[in-house]
Amino acid sequence: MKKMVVGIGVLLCLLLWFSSCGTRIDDTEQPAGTDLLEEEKELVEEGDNYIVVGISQVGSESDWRIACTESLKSTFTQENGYYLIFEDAQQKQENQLKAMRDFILQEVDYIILDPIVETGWDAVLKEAQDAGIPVILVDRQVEVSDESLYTAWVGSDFHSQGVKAGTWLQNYLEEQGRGSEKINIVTLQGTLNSTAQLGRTDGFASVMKNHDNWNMLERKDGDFTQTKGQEVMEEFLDSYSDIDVVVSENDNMTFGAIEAIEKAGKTCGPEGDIIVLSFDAGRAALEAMAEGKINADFECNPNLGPEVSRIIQKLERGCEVDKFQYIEETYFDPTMDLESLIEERTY
Ligand code: GZL
Repeated sequence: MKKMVVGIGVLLCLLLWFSSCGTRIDDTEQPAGTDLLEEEKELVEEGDNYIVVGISQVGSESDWRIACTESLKSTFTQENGYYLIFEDAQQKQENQLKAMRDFILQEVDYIILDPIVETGWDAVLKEAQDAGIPVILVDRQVEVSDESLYTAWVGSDFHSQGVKAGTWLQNYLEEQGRGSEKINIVTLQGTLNSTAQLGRTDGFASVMKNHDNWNMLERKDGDFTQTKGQEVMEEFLDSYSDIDVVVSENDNMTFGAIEAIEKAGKTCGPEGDIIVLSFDAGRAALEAMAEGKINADFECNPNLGPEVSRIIQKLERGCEVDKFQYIEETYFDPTMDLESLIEERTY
């Protein structure tokens, strides 16, 4: 029934389109640029097989987020058998809750949710479960009383990313002969209580606790945006004259931090005053690394769409799916062939 709703919707659009376009019924005289219309007509005539998917996305706060959205939108297409309803929450949880309730009212077949923060989801997930709509989480996770409230999660191991960053710093300082030196660190945190922030902060801290000579001056929420990242880094530079390392929990905050450091007359990167560690590892960040401004970047792979589609296809065939699916990722630093890496980068 749900799928027919879409078929009727598409049919109505087609009828409206034809009626608004006067005498364009004669297929032999289809004007240029209406091929898609042909495909839509064929889909409707086949009694349509669209799987209706509602996606609630966090926002468009970072390069990573835009790449993640592109991955989802390019996967859930009509050509791939999906009818997509996409809602951008502009980084507000209340917008995500509203979008999910709209999806439930529209009786979508699946809800895909990237939850901006981990808490506050039990009620709406229960409403989706009661409506018989599976929820698949992407990227960030939820903290709920009953894990059966969602079907699966696909994303990164954020704690591992933080551990990789701490371990990289430990090895780098050793190589620089600074293994026993007092090291002052500041952290630009991502959106507080988001899985990415929690994992990266805790992962780095798990390495830091092995180094009595490492001193975390301050951690502060930069909300994963360049503007806030610059603002917070300016505050850090005003408060502390001896910062050795900035741990920035995403590339966009890193770009803001670099602005702030250079505005303060300091330098960053392998030859600079301040070591810069970043997360996401998008193309723009690798270019900044090639310019000598970032010491290391810990990848967070945004290409989640295909894996989510594979889960849905399995569910459509009545197959079991793994609850948690981690996506492969690595890290980059200037010892690598950055030129080739930048060229190959898909985001
Ligand atoms: C991580 C994702 C984070 C990115 C940021 O998976 O949730 O949110 O690291 C984005 O760039 O804003």
